[in-house]
Amino acid sequence: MSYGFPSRLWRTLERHPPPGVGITQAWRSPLRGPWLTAVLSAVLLAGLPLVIVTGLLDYIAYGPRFGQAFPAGVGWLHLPLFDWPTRPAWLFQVTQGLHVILGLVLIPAVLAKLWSVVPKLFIWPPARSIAEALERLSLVLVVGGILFQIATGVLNIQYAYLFGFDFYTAHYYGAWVFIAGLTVHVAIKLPRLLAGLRSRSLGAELRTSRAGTRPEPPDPDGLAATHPGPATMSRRGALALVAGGTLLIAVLTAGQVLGGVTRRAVLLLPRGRSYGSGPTDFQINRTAKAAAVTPADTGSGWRLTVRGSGQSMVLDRPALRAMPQHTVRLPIACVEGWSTVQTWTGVRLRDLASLVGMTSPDSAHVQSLERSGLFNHASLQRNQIHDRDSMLALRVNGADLSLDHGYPARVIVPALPGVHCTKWVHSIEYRSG
Ligand SMILES: Nc1nc2c(c(=O)[nH]1)N[C@H]1C(S)=C(S)[C@@H](COP(=O)(O)O)O[C@H]1N2
Ligand SMILES: [Mo]
Repeated sequence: MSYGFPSRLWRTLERHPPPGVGITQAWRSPLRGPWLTAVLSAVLLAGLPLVIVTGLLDYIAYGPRFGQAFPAGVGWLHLPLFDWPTRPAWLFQVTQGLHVILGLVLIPAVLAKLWSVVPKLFIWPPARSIAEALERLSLVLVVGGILFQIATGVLNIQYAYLFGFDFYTAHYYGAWVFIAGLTVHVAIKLPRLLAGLRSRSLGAELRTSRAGTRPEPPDPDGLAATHPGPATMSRRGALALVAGGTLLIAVLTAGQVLGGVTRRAVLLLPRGRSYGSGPTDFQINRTAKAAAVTPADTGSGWRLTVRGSGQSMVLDRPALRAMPQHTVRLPIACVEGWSTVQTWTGVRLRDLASLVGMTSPDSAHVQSLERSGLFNHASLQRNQIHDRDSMLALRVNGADLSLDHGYPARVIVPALPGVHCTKWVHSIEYRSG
């Protein structure tokens, strides 16, 4: 049984192409064909699932249980939730770093893959049968989805919180549209991907120069041009171009994770800046000035309020400094991709809890003295309070915190997303249950 559309409809469509469709005749590169498309697809098939999984993990790391992952309510699209662990301490550094860096370095492969199939996106009539119509619909989701995710992701890391909540919402739903499209697309195309890979030898292509480059033979999918022109570069050259683009992006971004001198090469992000020399020279996302936090708020009049089990306690900085101090090297990792490992000193969060008689709190609500802003408060889970390295930091690298890094006190917890490492802490409320 055939699910083909009525042939009369087909012929009518064929006779009335929309303007511009003829342009595909001008795309005559002999490089296009099942093999090149399959190679680029294989690269994406290896990399994209990792970008997807780390992206979804980042959502969980934000703590959806407290309504602090964005978007907060996602209905039936919610993920299997588990409490984000505090170990290994570099966990979030790795998941968000992989998500952002891998997402960026795959862009040249995405663009090359789109180039390799671009004439197919314009074929007319668009579908011969219901199956073909579904396949093309999934293409809209994959192509639209990936371009949307790239655009929103890149803009977010460039302009920080320009989007406010909307970036997260758009990027989250965009991800599901893309995942749906990709799943259907891979299910349909996997056999052709494998056949395409087998159709030529990678080794032989890498030894073939431009002069020896011949068109791929005509294929049923119509990837190869019907009237191919002469080669302007070899397949090896095309692959080298993609690999070079990937490498360039890697060099321009990896410094945001590696730190040290490599930070100077971080051109793609407004994150490679220097903050003077000394113990507090590391990335600042939101300065005290931007947060409208003044030295008057944080001077000798500053107090920390700790609440729990109906009690409350008010401490000044000398009182906190008189408590047992803990020092540890821990990363701050921002969801935008950058991270930095520093040596923090402060009071353990569980010691502060015992001050108000809470020996086993289940959650803590931290409030900053910053009045507005999206990230002036955060909730911490049980394991994030009880970890031996979780602290209210007072010092970094042997010096008092600078005002921009959250003086007089900030939260530092292993594997906690940077966004919840609240600066200029004003109060902590411990809760059970
Ligand atoms: N009060 C307050 N704390 C905050 C923020 C903020 O905007 N306000 N930004 C958070 C974010 S998004 C990150 S990544 C870290 C960055 O810390 P740093 O500026 O010391 O590097 O601080 C977090 N703490
Ligand atoms: Mo952040």
